[in-house]
Amino acid sequence: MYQLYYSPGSASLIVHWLLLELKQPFALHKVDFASSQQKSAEFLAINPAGQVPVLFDGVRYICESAAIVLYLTEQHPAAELAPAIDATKRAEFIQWLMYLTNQLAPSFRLWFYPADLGMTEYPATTKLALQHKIESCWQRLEQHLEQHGPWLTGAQPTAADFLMTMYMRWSRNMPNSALAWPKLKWVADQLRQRSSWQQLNQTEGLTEWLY
Ligand SMILES: N[C@@H](CCC(=O)N[C@@H](CS)C(=O)NCC(=O)O)C(=O)O
Repeated sequence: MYQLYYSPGSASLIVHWLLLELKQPFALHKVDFASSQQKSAEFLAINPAGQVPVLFDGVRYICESAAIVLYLTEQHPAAELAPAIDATKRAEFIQWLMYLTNQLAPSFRLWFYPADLGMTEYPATTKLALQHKIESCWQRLEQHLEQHGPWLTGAQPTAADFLMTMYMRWSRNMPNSALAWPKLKWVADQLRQRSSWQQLNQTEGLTEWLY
């Protein structure tokens, strides 16, 4: 049985969501950020980065959300949450997973964790710069969806759309929420109607941005 180390609403949300979509049995282990449990010796032994998500698949601990998403979709191809290995859309799917986790997510990480840059709070110019970078990613994604959508890889939703929706949720209290971009909003609105989304929010105790 899968075991997911998570913190509500954080980067582990995509893994929790996919496990529900894949209808796989799993156990949840809440990592208490308030008491810095992610920096405890016990947790650092499974992920030296001191971050969630971490997925235990019965044999090994897997870290990094993009890697876990790719791994889970490959382990459970029947759920069709990714184009098949030999499908023409496969490369695009991987491209968007990497775009989201390499271009967008690091700016969000800095937005939420000034301590990564050795600061307790950002000067206004730094916040504006990060906001600019995040919004330029929304713009790039919107333009792509306009031309090649409605989903990131075209006609069918994949785990990349689910991942994008998780990041969109993180923008809910920013000056411009990702929902301001209509094609992005369409994707999030579709996926937020799924029963897995309701179940996910309920289990993680999340009450904002349900729909
Ligand atoms: N690159 C990692 C980033 C994971 C990450 O930043 N996780 C955050 C939650 S969103 C975390 O564990 N924060 C706790 C900390 O850094 O102390 C991934 O995509 O899995």
